[in-house]
Amino acid sequence: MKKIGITCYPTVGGSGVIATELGKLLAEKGHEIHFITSSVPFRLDKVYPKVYYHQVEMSHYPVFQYPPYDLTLAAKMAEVIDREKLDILHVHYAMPHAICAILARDIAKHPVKIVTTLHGTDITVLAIDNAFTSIIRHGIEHSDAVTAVSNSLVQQTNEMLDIEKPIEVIHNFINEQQYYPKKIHNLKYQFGIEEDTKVLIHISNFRKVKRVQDVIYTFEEVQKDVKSQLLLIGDGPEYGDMLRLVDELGLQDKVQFLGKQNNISDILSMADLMLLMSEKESFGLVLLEGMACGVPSIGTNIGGIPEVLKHEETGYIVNLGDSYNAAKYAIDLLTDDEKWQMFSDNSLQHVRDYFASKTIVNQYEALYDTLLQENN
Ligand code: GMT
Repeated sequence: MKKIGITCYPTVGGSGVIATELGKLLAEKGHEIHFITSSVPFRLDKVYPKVYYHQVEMSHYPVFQYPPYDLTLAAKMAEVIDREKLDILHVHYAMPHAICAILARDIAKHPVKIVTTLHGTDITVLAIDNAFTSIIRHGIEHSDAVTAVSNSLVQQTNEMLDIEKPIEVIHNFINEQQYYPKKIHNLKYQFGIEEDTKVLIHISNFRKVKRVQDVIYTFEEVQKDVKSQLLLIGDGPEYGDMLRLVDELGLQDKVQFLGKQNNISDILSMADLMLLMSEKESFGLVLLEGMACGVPSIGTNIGGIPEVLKHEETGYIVNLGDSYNAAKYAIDLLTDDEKWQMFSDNSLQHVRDYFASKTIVNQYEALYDTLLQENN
């Protein structure tokens, strides 16, 4: 049994989901898990044995024009390392968590190993900002071990930061207890969707990198040939522009904006096809969630997407911005029941073969073991 601290962004987002699900599964295997975060991670939705939560409480001292969250987090990490005698502190998302963890390790008296997992924009957006490059490089080089969620992200990290540190790829996984093909009676009806209407779905934080407009342009073509609706799940900076685009294209009756949703796996049970047309995507956890529910997908040839989605097996890969081909593939799949079923079955199998939680959690455990053996 090990004592493992975990820090992540606790609000909605794939890195927080992975960190929390990992903590829950490690606790099920007998480890003691200590979340050190600014609020309770949203997937920590009930009491779990062997899972503890330590809140990072911000000080509002009037001298601080900018309350120092990073230092408060580092101090809290150091306190928890010493009090709980943590063996491992596993931080998700380099900025600022890796740097805070290193500072905490320096402050704490109890020896601890730092594992940093890179998730995507901590490298592909933040590390190319000159203000952050050297501090992110420092965080990576001084972690005891670094993992990334795809081969593509390792390659980008090496290219952008020119670092020597080996980075291990440990792919993301899904919680099989939550994501599986469900049959929910009357759900389509409740959303005003007729039974014979095909449902396309896109789930994201509506940031520019997600190119939600390409999803809408793809759907515009699809609905001309296939009786269909588009469900847009999530919220973010592009939301207003996307509402306007749907109005301009006259698609209001066929596109539903559902905003942020918690029960994604329920909504996925209505979906026939997922679209992810991003220009940056280190992994694309939503694709995996869709696949685990038997939903084929179309994604761009970007970042880690081709490591998750298998072209012509579980869906299709198109070039960035290629709504024309995305629509062609979508129409082809949605009008061929036999092919759709094959892609759906392939998706389920692909998740079981490569992204099973058991396999991935074992990989993290093996990494912790190696680090702790180095001590002896
Ligand atoms: O970087 C972000 O956009 C947020 C981040 C997150 O915290 O959810 O997403 C990244 O990490 C996910 C979990 O590993 C990946 O599935 C996403 O592909 C990745 N996002 C990007 O690379 C844009």
